[in-house]
Amino acid sequence: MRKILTLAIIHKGDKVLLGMKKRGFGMGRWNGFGGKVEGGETIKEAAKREILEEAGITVTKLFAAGVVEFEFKGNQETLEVHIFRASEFEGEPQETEEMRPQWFDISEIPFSEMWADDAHWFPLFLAGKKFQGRFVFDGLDTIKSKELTVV
Ligand code: 6OG
Repeated sequence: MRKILTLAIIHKGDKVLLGMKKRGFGMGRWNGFGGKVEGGETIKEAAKREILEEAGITVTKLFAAGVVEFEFKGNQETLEVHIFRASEFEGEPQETEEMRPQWFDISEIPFSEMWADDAHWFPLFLAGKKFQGRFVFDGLDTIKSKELTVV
């Protein structure tokens, strides 16, 4: 089974906006904003909706940055995560039930409190590259295998 998810990171100058996930999958980790694509919406529409729901801001322009697949050992499900970048938005980031947003300098991204894959693809993201990858996890913290290419 394959689940299509979105993940959006606001990148403005030398800062990125991340959110501390307060509940659900990835709870206790900093991440971009995103979630499941619902029936009847495009992946980009889902990404915009999730940013509004989780960070309280409206993103005007959203750009595709990469697609990364995740598998967890012993689990049949594949997560296909579509990663987007944005720099322009309306409103002020605010805490929601799901996320607590915070700006980080790109030299101080809290990788030790993020999913382990992020340390691999974030440098490509920050360099404005488009990428594609696949990570297999053993548990929630250990990467068993990885493929990551610039496309
Ligand atoms: P909900 O299921 O709460 O959305 N996500 C991941 N993000 C990173 N950086 N690494 C992973 O490695 C991830 N797996 C899932 C996609 C889950 C959110 O978490 C992201 C979604 O934005 C395993 O609706």
